[in-house]
Amino acid sequence: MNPLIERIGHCVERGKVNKSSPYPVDMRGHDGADELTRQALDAAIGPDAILQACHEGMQRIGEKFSRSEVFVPELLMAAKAMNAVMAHLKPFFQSGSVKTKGKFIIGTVSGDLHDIGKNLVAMVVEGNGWEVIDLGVDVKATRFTEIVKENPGCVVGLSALLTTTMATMSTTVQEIKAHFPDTNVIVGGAPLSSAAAEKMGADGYAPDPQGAVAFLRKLSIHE
Ligand code: B1M
Repeated sequence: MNPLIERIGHCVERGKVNKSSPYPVDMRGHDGADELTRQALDAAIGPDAILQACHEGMQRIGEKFSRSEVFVPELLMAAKAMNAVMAHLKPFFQSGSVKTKGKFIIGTVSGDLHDIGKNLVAMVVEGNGWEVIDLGVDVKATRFTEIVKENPGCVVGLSALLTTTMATMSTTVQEIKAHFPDTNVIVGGAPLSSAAAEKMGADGYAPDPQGAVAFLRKLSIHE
């Protein structure tokens, strides 16, 4: 692996945001996720490879968290470092300046604060020519129905990272479907599966941003 990419993954894992960040102490004064991503892009390293390294860094910190070797503050710093990378990658995902294919409303369901994966899906979908309305995190079912009402014909994407918020997701799908049965709803997030999505009454499940794009593409073909 290119050493720059490896270092970016390490910065995400350790929560090293940028050079001036005092955390973690053993990396004080070193370049962080921010500077290294800029350097990698300047060296013509592709955004996909950078993103992959970030995922691996996140995977490692997640495993440490499971083993109680790190705690919530460390996860928060990792998320901050990943966001610093994403700020550089955003223009690449959004560069497809094409006519919009429709509106995609996305949000993390009520009770869930995880937004890195959701942001990624939003960016990639936007880059594929959809107008994205991002409602953020901890979004109540009623907020989704309000926004669907204001945007007829939109597609809704729901994200959840916790097994507990899968229940909220299910309620949200049902609430949307009760008011707008023709609205397509796609769900995603680490604890989800196609079987869970089907049980909730969602129209689709995607394991990753590309899966969400493939789902949307199929809808456009049928229209
Ligand atoms: Co949390 N957390 N967390 N956390 N966190 C997980 C999810 C966990 C698996 C860690 C663990 O135990 N190993 C665990 C969940 C266990 C479970 O329920 N199954 C967990 C827990 C328990 C918690 C808390 C309860 C911890 C606590 O307080 N005791 C707490 C809950 C807070 C809340 O939400 N109410 C909590 C808090 C946090 C932080 C705030 C500290 C931080 C989030 C910061 C942020 O998002 N801004 C955080 C983090 C960073 C993680 C891990 C380490 C990383 C998540 C992440 O960003 N991954 C995570 C462990 C892990 O995943 N390894 C963990 C990278 C991201 C790119 O992947 O989000 O999966 P992901 O998104 C993917 C796909 O899932 C998919 O595409 C994305 C890109 O490939 N996808 C979609 C996602 N949404 C989609 C929607 C789609 C389609 C695809 O269509 C609409």
